Amino acid sequence: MKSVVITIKDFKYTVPGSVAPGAKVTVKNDDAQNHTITSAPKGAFEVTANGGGGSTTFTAPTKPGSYKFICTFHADMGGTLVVK
Ligand SMILES: [Cu+2]
Repeated sequence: MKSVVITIKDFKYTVPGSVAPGAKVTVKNDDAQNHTITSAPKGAFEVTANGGGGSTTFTAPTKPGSYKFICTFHADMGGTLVVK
């Protein structure tokens, strides 16, 4: 299964156009601050990527769809993960 990467820099998410159902998603945080990727509504996925180049992974949902997500630390951060 192809791995995909979400990069966080300058409080912005760079997200692949889409990911396969159940894909392993790597989150790389190039900011100094910690950020999360938290599905909104909660429950589909949630990870924290530590600042200073930290990375983590999560498993994309197996059900196709558009999943909005936020950073729980920074209210103005958000993005969408498209699973198809
Ligand atoms: Cu954040």
